[in-house]
Amino acid sequence: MEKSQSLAGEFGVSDEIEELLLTLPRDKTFDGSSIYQYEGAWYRPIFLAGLISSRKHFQAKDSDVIVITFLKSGTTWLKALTYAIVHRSHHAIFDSNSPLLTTNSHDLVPFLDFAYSPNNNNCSEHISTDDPRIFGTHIPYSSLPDSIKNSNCRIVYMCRNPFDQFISHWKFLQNIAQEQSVQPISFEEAFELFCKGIHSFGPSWEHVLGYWKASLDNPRKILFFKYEDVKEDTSFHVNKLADFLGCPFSDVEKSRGVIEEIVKLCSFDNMKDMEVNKTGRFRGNGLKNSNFFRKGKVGDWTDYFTPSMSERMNKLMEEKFSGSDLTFKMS
Ligand code: PAP
Repeated sequence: MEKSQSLAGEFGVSDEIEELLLTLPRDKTFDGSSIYQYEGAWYRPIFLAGLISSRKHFQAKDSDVIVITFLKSGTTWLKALTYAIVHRSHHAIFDSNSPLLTTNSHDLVPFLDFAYSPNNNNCSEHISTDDPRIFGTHIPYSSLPDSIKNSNCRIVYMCRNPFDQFISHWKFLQNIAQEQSVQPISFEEAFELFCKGIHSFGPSWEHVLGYWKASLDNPRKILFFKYEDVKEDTSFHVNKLADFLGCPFSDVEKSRGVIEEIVKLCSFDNMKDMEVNKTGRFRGNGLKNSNFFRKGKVGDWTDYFTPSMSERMNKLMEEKFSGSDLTFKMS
């Protein structure tokens, strides 16, 4: 079979994973590369290898914080906010030496799937051993490592309206394809795949509903955010996240404006302008950090969707989310 490729190019995977891939349904994702269906969700080989490896080797601790998102739903942002909240008293978070100014949040809060992947590109070197440890992942709820589900570690989850999420993913992969001189598939074809649920970690609605239901069943373990809500009132959500993580802001911190400082530090404009995010690369897979900052808007989809696409997507979302009480702000 053709050699497995990852987002950033030629990562090989182990013989065990190669053999597993041969047995799995295969399709392609928006940049034309292969994805495989495993336990109902679609994965690039490198992420599938990471999933299997993290399930074997990752042991969650009660004090861990796991930042989980459906991809392109604000991962980079939520990681930065979580890191800033958790470490606000340990590091000079607001100084010129702040780790958030010199390191992209994906490197500060490593992806579990990369950190525990056999091809980890030395990610594990950057895993903090200080408690609480913070990890990120896009793994669907049903496939999470058992120790995450069974320990008292906490999960903060964020999703995004599927219209903007799809555009963000499509534009991201178009940029990567351009960088790698690969011909991406057309916008229409990508939309078709999206509607069939064939995209990394998809179907997106199953991912979102998995965490939505789990958060309703266990609200002390899973805090469920939507990108649009956090955008609308970031301070409120920063406060809520700190309460959830067991490190609430004191009255003194509130009166000193610490919440607003965190909101400003992690704002789209501020993060996009940081030198590390303009010129640096993500240690996990070598992608340019700048790829993670595009527009950071709610409602950007209106510039791309045709009326028939909007109609189809609306119908699909109505069907998939019906009965769940889950709604999304579209603009
Ligand atoms: P990932 O899942 O690959 O890690 P993720 O960070 O979730 O990516 O998605 C990137 C999106 O978040 C981009 O959205 P856009 O394409 O619609 O613009 C990016 O601009 C947006 N984003 C990144 N940082 C922030 C931030 N600090 N505030 C708000 N949005 C942000």
